[in-house]
Amino acid sequence: MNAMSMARCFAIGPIVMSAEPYGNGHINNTYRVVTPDGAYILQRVNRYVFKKPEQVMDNIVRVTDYLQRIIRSEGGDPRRETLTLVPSLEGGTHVLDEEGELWRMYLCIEGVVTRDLPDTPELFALSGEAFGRFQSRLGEFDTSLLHETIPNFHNTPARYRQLMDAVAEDRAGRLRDVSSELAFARAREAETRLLLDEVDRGTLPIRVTHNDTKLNNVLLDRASGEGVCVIDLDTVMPGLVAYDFGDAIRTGASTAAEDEEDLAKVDISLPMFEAFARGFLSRLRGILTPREIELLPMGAKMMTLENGLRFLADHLNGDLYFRVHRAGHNLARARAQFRLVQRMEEKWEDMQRIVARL
Ligand code: ADP
Ligand code: GN1
Ligand code: MG
Repeated sequence: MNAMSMARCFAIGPIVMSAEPYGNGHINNTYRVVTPDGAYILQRVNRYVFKKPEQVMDNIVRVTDYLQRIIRSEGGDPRRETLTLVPSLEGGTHVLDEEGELWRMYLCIEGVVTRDLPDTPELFALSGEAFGRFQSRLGEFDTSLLHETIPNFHNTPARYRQLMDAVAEDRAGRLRDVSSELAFARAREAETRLLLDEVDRGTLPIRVTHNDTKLNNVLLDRASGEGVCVIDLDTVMPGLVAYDFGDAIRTGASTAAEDEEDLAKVDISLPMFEAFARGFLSRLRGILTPREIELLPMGAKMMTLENGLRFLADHLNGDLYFRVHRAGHNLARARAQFRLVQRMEEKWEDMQRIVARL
């Protein structure tokens, strides 16, 4: 069904003026819907990615209800500082169309912008505070209430095996283009287990985490740059703080876009890294364990490596998972991620020293 007709299935009044594609997400189909009374965000949830979209909705209801309560108790604005679902005309949390696709609607938060790369370290520190605040607000949330919306989402060894499966199948006949990327991945296989080994040993705690903290998943106040609202809650589930720290660093402390083809431009910015870490940790003092803090740089490296493995596997599978905008797009993304991993390895001591100092 088209977005205009779908918008009319939600409780937003009878007049829908427009429904236009919106944002830079790689997964869902997002539209901004305008009515005489205000704007809304309409999304078709990606069913290839989320095999049980009803469970995604279940999680989102629980997490947003919980966050709204906390935000209200802090004297904040619950309709601006977290997502608010708009009910369907029947009073449900979503609508299924005739193809069985799941659609949902949120209030559109106004006066905000998103960034794929941050403007300055000072502004990136504000995003760090927003993700740190998100983590601390969910600190007491009961993890057993959440479905695992994508099994093994940040299981890096499993991501490595998925890449090896894609290599064995070579479904799209692209294997011959990727030999140096595969060598890069193979050389780091043992490292993929580092964080999960710590979980097994009981040295890293499992918490409720966001798991998709790329910079454009936080809405920033247009005037002040403050992180207003962490969005894209589809993957909120049990995880490691290192994942949330790491994915934000992967996206926001890189000197180049996620899909930059000129690899000479790809580097890790230590001032950006430091600024984000400062903002993030300022909200989590007394909450994170010393080992969790010590392993934050490893989170950054692991998330960057993992995204590289995932982009490369999707390239070999014929671009089934991530939305692509040109031929070879996932390969370009994988190459940029691997270059960023390499730069992190070169600046490893500096990254560790920065976190230790904070
Ligand atoms: P995806 O899973 O595809 O990344 P997102 O939920 O992140 O989808 O939404 C895509 C983009 O839409 C976001 O990056 C943001 O710019 C915009 N967006 C999403 N939800 C809202 C909202 N409630 N208010 C304003 N903008 C939003
Ligand atoms: C996807 O949904 P979006 O575009 O914010 C992906 C993340 C990747 C990211 C890479 C559910 O994030 O895991 O890190 O692309 N989300 C899902 O840009 O797979
Ligand atoms: Mg997103």
